[in-house]
Amino acid sequence: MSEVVAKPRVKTVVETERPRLHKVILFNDDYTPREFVVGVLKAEFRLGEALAQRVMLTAHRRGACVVAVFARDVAETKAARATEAGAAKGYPLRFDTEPEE
Ligand code: TYC
Repeated sequence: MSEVVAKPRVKTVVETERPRLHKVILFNDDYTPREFVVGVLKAEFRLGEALAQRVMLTAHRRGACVVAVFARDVAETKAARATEAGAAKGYPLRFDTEPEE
């Protein structure tokens, strides 16, 4: 007499999701000079002159513009530094971050 015992074999599959990227968003205000905004975009985000002008103008006309996309800590650090650059001059210039969908 033989008995067959099936041993269930369970395999655990670990799936890690790639961390979401975060957008840095530039907001318009009525006081920061256009050239200053362009300078911050070039210095902090390494945008070339033409793209910095385009991003600044888009924020100026539409209220806000996505500057670039980074890993979360990089986005937060750059947004804070860029906002501080304006604050140091007494400007209300504001950058913020939000996760990509
Ligand atoms: N609106 C500002 C002005 O007319 C310029 C400006 C553009 C400020 C974009 C902020 O994100 C900004 N001087």
